[in-house]
Amino acid sequence: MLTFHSDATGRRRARTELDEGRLVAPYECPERVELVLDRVRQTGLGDIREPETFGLSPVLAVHDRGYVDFIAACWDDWRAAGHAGEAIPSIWPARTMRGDVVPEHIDGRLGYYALAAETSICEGTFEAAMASKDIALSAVSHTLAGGEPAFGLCRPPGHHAASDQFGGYCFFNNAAIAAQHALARGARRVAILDVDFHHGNGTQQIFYARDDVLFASLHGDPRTCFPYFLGHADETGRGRGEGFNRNYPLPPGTAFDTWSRALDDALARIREAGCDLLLVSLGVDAFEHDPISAFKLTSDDFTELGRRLAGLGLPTTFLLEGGYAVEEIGLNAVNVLTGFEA
Ligand code: SP5
Ligand code: ZN
Repeated sequence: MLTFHSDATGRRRARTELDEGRLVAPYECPERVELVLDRVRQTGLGDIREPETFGLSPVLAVHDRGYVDFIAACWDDWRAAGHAGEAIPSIWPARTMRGDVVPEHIDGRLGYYALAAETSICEGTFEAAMASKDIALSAVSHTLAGGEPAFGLCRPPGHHAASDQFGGYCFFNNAAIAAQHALARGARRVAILDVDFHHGNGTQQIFYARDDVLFASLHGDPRTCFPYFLGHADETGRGRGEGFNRNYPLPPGTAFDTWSRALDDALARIREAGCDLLLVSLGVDAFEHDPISAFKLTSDDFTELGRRLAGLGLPTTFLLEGGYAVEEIGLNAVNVLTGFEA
């Protein structure tokens, strides 16, 4: 299987993440990509290619123009305001205020376009996000062209990014951008299966009222897990999208026996919906030793996940999302891919 990778993902090297009331070194760090790449080489998974550049139009097909302009300018605007640290929001259009006027001051704009405060914006963030979506677009293009599976070594991840909000380490929604691109290139219905520990709130929001993208997500129950405000089982889609959103919230401590029953149900729904392309939002933070997550999947379970995905028999593109046990991130991510190919 081909892997798509760019050194430009390393342009984002944030120094700060707001975690438990402290600023810590971010969990979502450039080493993640380097370690997965090492494992791809070690296992001889296949060639590693640079992405092509697709520009902004596929981004604007799923994200709001004002939001994209904000991400592009945020760091410069923040610095121009004379702020010392990395850009972190501190005020939001919360329930009791107005959310229909975009502020001019960077502090207000930052809150308007943010859904969480753990994710700092720093120099190189926009450039890395651009590289990450180009990796996703190149990988899905490869799958569309010849039916072959592909792996997009995306970073920053994408699934928390909504049409006009960043957070959860995500800026552009790589899977949503790739799905929309596939539809523009003739795919009829795309399945996005999200196996990251966290609910893919951004992907769900983008496609919630549509039946041309089926979104299914297995994740920590939002009653106790980030992102807290989306991902419940009763969110099944709206309008013509009714039935095309499936959430599997699972309790902390969930291991592969329970997790894989939800997986099999999601796979059955994908089969039933007649999808012609599978995008896997491949977070490996469901791993038992992940530092910020609460599921109990083992490294071998990731191999079995790959095998079950192959059982669908669909053209498949894998896009990296989360996974913060950096020592094992290469093993776990590549186990899914080798399991798929076995
Ligand atoms: C793509 C992805 O996996 N994003 C995850 C973002 C989660 N951010 C907030 C996590 C807060 C968890 N706090 C853990 C405490 C460990 N000190
Ligand atoms: Zn995650």
